[in-house]
Amino acid sequence: MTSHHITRALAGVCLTATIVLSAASARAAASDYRFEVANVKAAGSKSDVTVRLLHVTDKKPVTDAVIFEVSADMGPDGMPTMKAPAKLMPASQPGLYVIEVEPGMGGTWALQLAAKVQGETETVRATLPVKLGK
Ligand SMILES: [Cu+2]
Repeated sequence: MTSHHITRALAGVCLTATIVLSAASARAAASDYRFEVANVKAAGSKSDVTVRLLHVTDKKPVTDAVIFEVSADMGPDGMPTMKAPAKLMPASQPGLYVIEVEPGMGGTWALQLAAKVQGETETVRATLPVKLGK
């Protein structure tokens, strides 16, 4: 075997490895999951935003996600530096996640979420526009 042949053989191995890795990440990726706003309920100066997390391909609700980061800002109304207190509340039923937001003014807010899903290495992130306040 000449060195030229060895190089070609190695190139072939690398190409195979790349394809296998791509296939693995296509099987499980953060983009396989989607957060959706299910309900917004205002109570005084606060709003409870209920979101659901779906597995995109089969539309199944994900019941074991752990939301570890929540925040809200007024980016959609051109005020990205305006923040509102936001915190995760106990869920009412499996597959639904409730975030309590206290918006300082009425308008369209961006609810930012970061979550871990069982068996998924990537963090699932979402930016959901929601109308809050008066
Ligand atoms: Cu504002």
